[in-house]
Amino acid sequence: MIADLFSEQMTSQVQLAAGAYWLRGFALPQADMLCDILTQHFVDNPPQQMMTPMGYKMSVRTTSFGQFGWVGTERGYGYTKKNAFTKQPWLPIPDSFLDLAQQAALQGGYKDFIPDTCLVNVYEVGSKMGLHQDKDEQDFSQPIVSVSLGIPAIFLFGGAKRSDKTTKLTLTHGDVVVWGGASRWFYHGVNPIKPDQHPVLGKVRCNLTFRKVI
Ligand code: MD3
Ligand code: FE
Repeated sequence: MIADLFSEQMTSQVQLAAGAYWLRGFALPQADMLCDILTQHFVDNPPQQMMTPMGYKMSVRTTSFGQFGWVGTERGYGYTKKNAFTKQPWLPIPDSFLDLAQQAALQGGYKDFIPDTCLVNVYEVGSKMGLHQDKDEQDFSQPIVSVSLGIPAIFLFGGAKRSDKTTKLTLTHGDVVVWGGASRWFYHGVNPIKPDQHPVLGKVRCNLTFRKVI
């Protein structure tokens, strides 16, 4: 059966830091489905450029699924139950997304990960995310699962201090990273996205982050 040979996808697992695992290609079998659902979601919940507390518009566009959605305003960052732009509650995280997040978490040794939000970041060419920590969630014993789709990004991750040296990582379509344990506190960011083309998503990178807010 030649078809079976071609359906094999490249995957590997690399430990990046204490509690952090890079699962290359882990989401490839589900990638087309993920892109499909995302594209549908963007129709009614269009990704928005959130604000920083300093009053700047972020270059990344953001939308969410789940009981909570992440928002950035001049008054600070946090989670809300409704989409402030549509005044509607966020839609539930699709079961297929939850399954993927849970399987990835398990691969990193985190049992019973049940996220209550899926943040979707949409990067166009030039979009970036400065070095930051994720501190808007309550329980730091819960990991964060991130799924990359579309064109590649150079991802930076450092340590628990802003001044710690950073390591560069190229995240591509289908890559999953599980961030738990000590790495949950690590500073991280995304370099400006370089022009590229993906057969399904076009000139765009989408990143899903699954988290437990409460
Ligand atoms: C490392 N997003 O939305 S996901 C974010 O590619 C964010 O869109 C990036 O950082 C993106 O906050 C990176 C990978 C990630 C997420 C959370 C982390 C890495 C992390 C928390 C701790 C350490
Ligand atoms: Fe982050």
